[in-house]
Amino acid sequence: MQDAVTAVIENYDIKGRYLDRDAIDTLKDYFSSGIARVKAAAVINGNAAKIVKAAGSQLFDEQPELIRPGGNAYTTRRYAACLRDLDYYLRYVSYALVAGDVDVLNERVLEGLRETYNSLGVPIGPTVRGIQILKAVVQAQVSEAGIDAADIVAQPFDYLSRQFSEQNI
Ligand SMILES: CCC1=C(C)/C(=C/C2=NC(=C\c3[nH]c(/C=C4\NC(=O)[C@H](C)[C@H]4CC)c(C)c3CCC(=O)O)/C(CCC(=O)O)=C2C)NC1=O
Repeated sequence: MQDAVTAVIENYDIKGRYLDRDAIDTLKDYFSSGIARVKAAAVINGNAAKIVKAAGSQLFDEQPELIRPGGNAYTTRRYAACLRDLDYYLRYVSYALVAGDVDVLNERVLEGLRETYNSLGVPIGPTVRGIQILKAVVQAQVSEAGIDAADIVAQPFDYLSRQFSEQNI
């Protein structure tokens, strides 16, 4: 698993080179956004259950067919599985935020998920919508807490969404 620092070091070590201007700029960006990253993660950690609940409610308000007979999140068990998946996305996003790198999402979340969702008929469009709603809820809370990190917060959520969309799961 990589973070912003190990990613740079690994890249330069492979080439046997000292860190150059580009590397220093990347590292500076990471460290200067560090406090905001940790604070945003703390907002997530302190409100995770509320965030997931709010995002789930909004998703099912927008797309009630998901929880009607024939919908993938219909039945208590699948409803709970859906909220649990949102909780997974939120927790791993909080790790990626602190790491300043999406590698943890590739390694722990996205790997093999395509096959699983395919075989269970979990629909991708609504999943991506759920991730985008999670993003908006977190951004609102982070901003309410007086932390200027909307773009930083967006990155891992948008990465997950893009991977889902591009993989065409
Ligand atoms: C940490 C990494 C990780 C992820 C991401 C993960 C996802 C994951 N979601 C699953 C199921 C599921 N995922 C959903 C999710 C949804 N259905 C919808 O209609 C909505 C769009 C959406 C919620 C937003 C549902 C309903 C199931 C159960 C499907 C079934 O069993 O038929 C399953 C199948 C096994 C199980 O039910 O536990 C996995 C592995 N597991 C992991 O370990």
